[in-house]
Amino acid sequence: MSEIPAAKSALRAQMIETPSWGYGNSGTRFKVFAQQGVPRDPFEKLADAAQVHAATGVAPTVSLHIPWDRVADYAELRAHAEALGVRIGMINSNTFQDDDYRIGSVCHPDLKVRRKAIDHLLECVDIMDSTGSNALKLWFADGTNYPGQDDIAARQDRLAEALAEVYARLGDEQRLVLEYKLFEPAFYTTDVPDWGTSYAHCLKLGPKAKVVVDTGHHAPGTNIEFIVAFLLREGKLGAFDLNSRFYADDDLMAGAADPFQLFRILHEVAKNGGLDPAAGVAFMLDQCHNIEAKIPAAIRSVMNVQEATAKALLVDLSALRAAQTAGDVLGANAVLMDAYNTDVRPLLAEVREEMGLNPDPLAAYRGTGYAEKIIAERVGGTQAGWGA
Ligand code: LRH
Ligand code: MN
Repeated sequence: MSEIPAAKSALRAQMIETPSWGYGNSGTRFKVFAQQGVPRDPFEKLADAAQVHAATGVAPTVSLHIPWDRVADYAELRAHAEALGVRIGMINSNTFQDDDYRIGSVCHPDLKVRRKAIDHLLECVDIMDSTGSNALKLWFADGTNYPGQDDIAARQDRLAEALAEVYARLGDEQRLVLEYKLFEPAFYTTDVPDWGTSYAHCLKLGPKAKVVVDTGHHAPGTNIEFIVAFLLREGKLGAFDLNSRFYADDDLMAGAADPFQLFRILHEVAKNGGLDPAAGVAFMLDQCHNIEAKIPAAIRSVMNVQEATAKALLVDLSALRAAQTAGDVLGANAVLMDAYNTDVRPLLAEVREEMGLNPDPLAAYRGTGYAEKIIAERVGGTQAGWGA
């Protein structure tokens, strides 16, 4: 396969950001199950994330969530990350866990509440300055539960006003990415419910504003790879929150529930230049490891993304284009399925060996004894979680 050399170099250069909250306790409204050895603070979360990078070689950045990862000295946290061989990635705002935000944050009818929310977003930009992060990731739980509860268009005006103020605060090398979600926690309207709404606001804001595609945030049956191809064509795809689901926003491991969908998404990314660092697309895991061991789950998820990426990079694009141009429906589909049905695990093992890594990242992690170490050391204190 002539695609292999290029595929190998792209796989060596791949960067998959892991979420700090993926290392803490998480759950559902029914139960948050605590696990032994869970970090108690952002410093320990970074240490766990560094294990994922050490085992895979392709997870050099960690996304923070504020206030879950609030510390007194962000320069100290940054130095701690760099000493561990990782960097601080996107800064995630949180305007969904304060009683004042019951009926909205930046879309709230009361200007005082909107002011409070905007000030939080501006604080997140300050944290970007002190941690060296270049991206602010915005997700708003804002919405309504009943028809008539609030004015849909007026809420969009309030949202646009808040976004414009934050956009104006961004430095030259900084950007914001706006995430959409169909529903939950709001169950009638969500103020940023779909890619079109996020895209429209980002277009109005300017070049430093792009869209986040969270793979768990669509109505069942949505063709996510169409959205990806469209946004890449427009230069407005800013980031992915990768996870998987069987039903709603299940936040399961990326590639676990639907590896074929992840492949189709990565195929559109790869063929439209989205893997090129110049495209500025960030690939982040946004998952919750409610019942499974958290560091191995992050490692497995990174491997799932690598496997989907490798399969996408092995698509014979010239044969595909020839079949598509000829209107050869079955031929074109067969080209894609050949790549998808290729076992890329030996190729990835080779890439890891070429990177000086153990070809089996999970075995590498088990061999460190880190899991036993943190269970023995992390006794007492308050385990990190969503603090909800
Ligand atoms: C919302 C979301 C968002 C994060 C949160 C942890 O569902 O996907 O990206 O802020 O999960
Ligand atoms: Mn998300």
